[in-house]
Amino acid sequence: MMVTRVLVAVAAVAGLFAAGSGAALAAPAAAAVSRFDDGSFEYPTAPANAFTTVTAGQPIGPWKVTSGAVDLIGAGFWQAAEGDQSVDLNAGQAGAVAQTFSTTAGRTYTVTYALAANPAGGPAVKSGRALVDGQNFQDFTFDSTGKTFAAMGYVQRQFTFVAGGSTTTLAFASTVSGPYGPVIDDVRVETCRPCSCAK
Ligand SMILES: [Ca+2]
Repeated sequence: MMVTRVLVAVAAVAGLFAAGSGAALAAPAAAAVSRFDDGSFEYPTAPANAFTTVTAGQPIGPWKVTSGAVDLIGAGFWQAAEGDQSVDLNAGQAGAVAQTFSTTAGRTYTVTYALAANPAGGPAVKSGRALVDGQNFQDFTFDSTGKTFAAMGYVQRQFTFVAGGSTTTLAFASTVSGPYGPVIDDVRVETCRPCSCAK
């Protein structure tokens, strides 16, 4: 069983004086980096049978769109690999999502994710890559030939990385242009000692 590290966030307390009105704004506390979360892209809830386009700089729950734009696919629009929602890494253009989470330096982590692609158009083969702390860890492609919204044909991909520090940023980026991208869902980050994740 993994030992949960207690992350102590040292909040710098700024000695601000309220400026007369009493309507002093609380300075946002430095966000504590937490464990990897919502790899299934279930939060926030996108409109059912539709999707929400999220552009660079905007969050998707614990994730953040770091370039271009992606579509958060709502329940019923197409098949999800897990839960109701998934992410098309292309909105009108190639996009990327990333999440920074707490890790233990030197520990090995296994990343698994479900991969498919938007079958509605564009080149049959959609491509992208998974990155750890900005380094390319896995190029991926998915051939959407014969796939449908009802049968997306998800496959599972996996790779491992050794954490370099107390936080790690995991990203998924499309490398295909246009509005139809690779689709990811059910991202999991697990650690085992020794690393022999039996699932
Ligand atoms: Ca999901």
